[in-house]
Amino acid sequence: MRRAVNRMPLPMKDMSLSTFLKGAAIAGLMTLVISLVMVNIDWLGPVYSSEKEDIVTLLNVMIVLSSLVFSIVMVMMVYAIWKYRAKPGDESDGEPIHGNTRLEIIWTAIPTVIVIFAGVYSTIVLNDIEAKADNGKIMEVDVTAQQFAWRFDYPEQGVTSTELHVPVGTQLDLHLNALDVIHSFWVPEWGIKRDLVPGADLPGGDDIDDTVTVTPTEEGVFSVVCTELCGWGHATMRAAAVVESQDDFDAWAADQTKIPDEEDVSSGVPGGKGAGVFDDRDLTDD
Ligand SMILES: [Cu+2]
Repeated sequence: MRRAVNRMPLPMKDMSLSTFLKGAAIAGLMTLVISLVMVNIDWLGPVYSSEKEDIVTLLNVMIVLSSLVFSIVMVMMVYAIWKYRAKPGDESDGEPIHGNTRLEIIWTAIPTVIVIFAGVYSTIVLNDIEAKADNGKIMEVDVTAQQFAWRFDYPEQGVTSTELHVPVGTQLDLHLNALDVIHSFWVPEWGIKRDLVPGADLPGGDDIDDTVTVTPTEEGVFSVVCTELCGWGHATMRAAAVVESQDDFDAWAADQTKIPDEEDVSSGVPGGKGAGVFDDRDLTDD
């Protein structure tokens, strides 16, 4: 005989109000405990840029949200395992069950709302940390990566260096470019990461977002770390990031090598200087 196929019952169908409230209380308590533990772990290290403050807040909100989802799922699962366990000696098959449209709509709608919230909030934080400084104090630095070294050019000061020196409290507009393969710019204490892509500053390469914004808030010596596996020397690809007072920065900049004229430098690729000469030929001149 063919057995009737039943609809999947709503989980709360045969649950009393007091059981529901107990479950909700346990889930709430679990959320609180897990959140307190997880938020207090120092996941991202020292917060030495104004951008990183927003990033840490975003992470904490996501931790609390994840703890809530995790707790609700665990409470419901443990309750279901306990409540609907097989009685001793019960060898019968489980009830054949089809779907339940109402339930499916609910379990699709709630995650959709959560994911949309996370997406909108992340977008707001990203726009915030990439917004231009209110005081208009923005310093440009051209960051060039190649296997396995960093170069920092300061167009306003007209100097170049293998160390990244910056004045504290000034928003930096870092223009990122790579000469060979993809590298990634990361100062852990500042919290931001961005890839350096070969060709980003070539004509037609404008579609690659090659700038990153950061405002260091703490003086000290940190490390610029390449955080994209770029070859055998990747692990050694580091440079000093020195955050200092404006006066110390000015004194340092005055001491650095001037950026050489364009025609005197190779483009960083073998034969680059020759290629430059070739490209510069004026073909109309006979
Ligand atoms: Cu690298």
